[in-house]
Amino acid sequence: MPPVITAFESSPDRGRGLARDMRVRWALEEAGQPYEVRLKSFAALKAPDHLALHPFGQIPTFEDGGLVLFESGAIVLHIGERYPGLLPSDPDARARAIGWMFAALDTVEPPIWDAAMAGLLESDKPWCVERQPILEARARVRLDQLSRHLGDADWLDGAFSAGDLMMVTVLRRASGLLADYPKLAAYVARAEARPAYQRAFAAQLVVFEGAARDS
Ligand code: GTB
Repeated sequence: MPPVITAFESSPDRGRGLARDMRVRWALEEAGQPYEVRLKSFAALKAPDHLALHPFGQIPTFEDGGLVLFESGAIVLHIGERYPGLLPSDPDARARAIGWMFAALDTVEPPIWDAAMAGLLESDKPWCVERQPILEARARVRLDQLSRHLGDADWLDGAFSAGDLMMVTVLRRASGLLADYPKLAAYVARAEARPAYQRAFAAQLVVFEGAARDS
């Protein structure tokens, strides 16, 4: 039985591959592993059968035999540890790649996420005019630093790794800012050109298009 992951049956990102199942799909594609997808409505995420897999009632989850995982970072790390293709075999390089996964999730994603969510959910609020530039400036601090670190390299630390996979999925949410960071824009484009990324993106797009047709 291939692993089963969960994803939105109709993603609010309208097929742009911004929901966090995209990371898991991409990691499985990089690892050359087949997988199945169980699609969930927002309401179904809060039903007991899903809460038994994910205490916070979210996607993605990952089930493989008796193993159940939630949190996209933990799932991608598990895939990277179980199959070749995402984490270097040299122990020091592997530790650094895992470090970049944490940097993506814990240092770069929060300000990008906060700025994006404020734009989406708070744009009609009176405080938004003052708050949005503050949030955007915080995101730009990280983008500046990351761009300087990347420089002219293709990937964050030698060969492509799960650290790049995670970072690129985070940066895709900041696409409105990336025009000011050509090195980061090129980094994202390089990652998006990978065949594994393309397969993962196409798979999630088919789901959204099917849902749009049925609605
Ligand atoms: N830290 C967790 C992880 O990395 O796995 C976060 C998981 C998470 O946020 N899941 C979201 C979810 O299930 C979907 S990805 N939300 C439903 C709920 O909480 O009830 C977040 C997301 C949502 C929408 C868009 N979008 O429209 O662009 C992008 C990303």
